[in-house]
Amino acid sequence: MSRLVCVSNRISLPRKSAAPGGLAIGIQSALRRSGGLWFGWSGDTSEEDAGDPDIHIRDGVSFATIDIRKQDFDDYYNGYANEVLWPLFHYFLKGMRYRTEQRDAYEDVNRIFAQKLQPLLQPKDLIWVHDYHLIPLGRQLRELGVQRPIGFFLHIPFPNIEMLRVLPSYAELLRDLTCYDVVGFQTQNDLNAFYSCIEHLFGAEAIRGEGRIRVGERVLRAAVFPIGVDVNGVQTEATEAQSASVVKRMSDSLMGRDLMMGVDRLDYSKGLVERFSAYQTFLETYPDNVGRITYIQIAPLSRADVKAYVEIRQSLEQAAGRTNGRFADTDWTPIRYLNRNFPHATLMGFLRAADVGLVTPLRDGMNLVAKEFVAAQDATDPGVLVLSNLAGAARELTSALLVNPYDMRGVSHAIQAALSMPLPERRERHAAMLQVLKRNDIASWTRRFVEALEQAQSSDARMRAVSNRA
Ligand code: ADQ
Repeated sequence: MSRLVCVSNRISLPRKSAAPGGLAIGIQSALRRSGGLWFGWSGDTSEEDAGDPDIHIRDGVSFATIDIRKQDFDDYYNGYANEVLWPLFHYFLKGMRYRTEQRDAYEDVNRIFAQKLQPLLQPKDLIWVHDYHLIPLGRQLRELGVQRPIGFFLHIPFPNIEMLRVLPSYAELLRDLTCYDVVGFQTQNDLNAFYSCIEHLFGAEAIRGEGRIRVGERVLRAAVFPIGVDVNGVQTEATEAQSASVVKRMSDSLMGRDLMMGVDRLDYSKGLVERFSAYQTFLETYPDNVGRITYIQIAPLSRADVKAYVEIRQSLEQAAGRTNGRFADTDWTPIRYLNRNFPHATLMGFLRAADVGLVTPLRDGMNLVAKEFVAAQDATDPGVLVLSNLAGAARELTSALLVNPYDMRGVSHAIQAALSMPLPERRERHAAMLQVLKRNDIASWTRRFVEALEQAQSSDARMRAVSNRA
């Protein structure tokens, strides 16, 4: 049996105090099955070059971590990954800040990852690289002589060629992606965008049937692997959290009012400023709801070292202040905006208590909160999901109320429709979405990707077959 090796920028180290999120649970259980290895950044920066990885073994899984030099980290992570690739891939050109030094640091940190990982690899490993921080890693492992199947999964959207081409080093980025054996995307839109880029750089003849792409002598497979959630795990967390005092106190404080919940990382792609405006439009358009609904938005600051994230926090505080200043009463606050973290189980309890889940990103690879909201509901009396059409999750959760997050009026109508939806329709929509979630949960997502990597083991034979046909 092959051993699975996962590589990601951040890894979820097993700690007694912190329960891992759904993605970490999915990856850890896949790693446990094969006595696998998870390699990544330790979460610490240092003044010196990275030493040998620190290795911890828990439940048969090895966790190997390295520190990154402070300056490299600033340029690679805050800089290239989060000020160039993140905005570009989310179609926010305005947020992009390209500097060559950042590109160099990105290459350097990826090389360090490859150099530190390569000695830990074994002859039967399958290697699975995660996300936009590590696109060059596959090529760099190949340069160090690694022959085993290597796959890459992109958690965020992939842009069309007209957007990608804005990046000065877009051709290198695309070539790097073709060094993998399997390249996975969240949705068909992302895969189509990837094809548009491949066609631009290598010609239409590079795209063969069944997701195969041929570049020179190499054949890789590109496919859609929509990420799912741990449906049973979320249901258990959400049910148990009902008796937790923090969830009870929140529910009691509503004094019987309807609850609308939003849970996001504080990020401009999540559309929070637009969401707050839509809520204000809703209160203006449907004044009967004034005093009768509470909107709780949880959004702790992420990537605090990137300027755009500090700015968005200020904009949101101002927007919440404006709405509250205008509509609040002595015993009612329309928006409760919480800039802090809660444990995952508590969040699931909050989502279960909500009548409406408001998930309106301006662009999102998948958006697991939308899926968690559905999984957390009481199936006999479920809340309604209002979901952005521009989230990957909208491709699967077609029974949600789908909205354009820029359309204040459309979102406000959807909130009203959600609040007044009769129980049979709520149940029907919820059941349809739950079925989708169960069919494609986090375990089947990891299984499908690992199977694709296993198939790539025979890629030598396939390559020969394609060469013979050509
Ligand atoms: P994120 O942009 O972080 O992930 P999302 O998918 O919504 O976004 O959330 C991932 C996880 O973080 C979920 O389990 C969620 O509960 C948790 N989370 C979100 N907000 C939180 C908060 N305020 N406090 C605590 N936990 C919170 C990236 C991509 C997404 C893609 C995921 C997984 O941007 O498009 O869905 O990876 O592939």
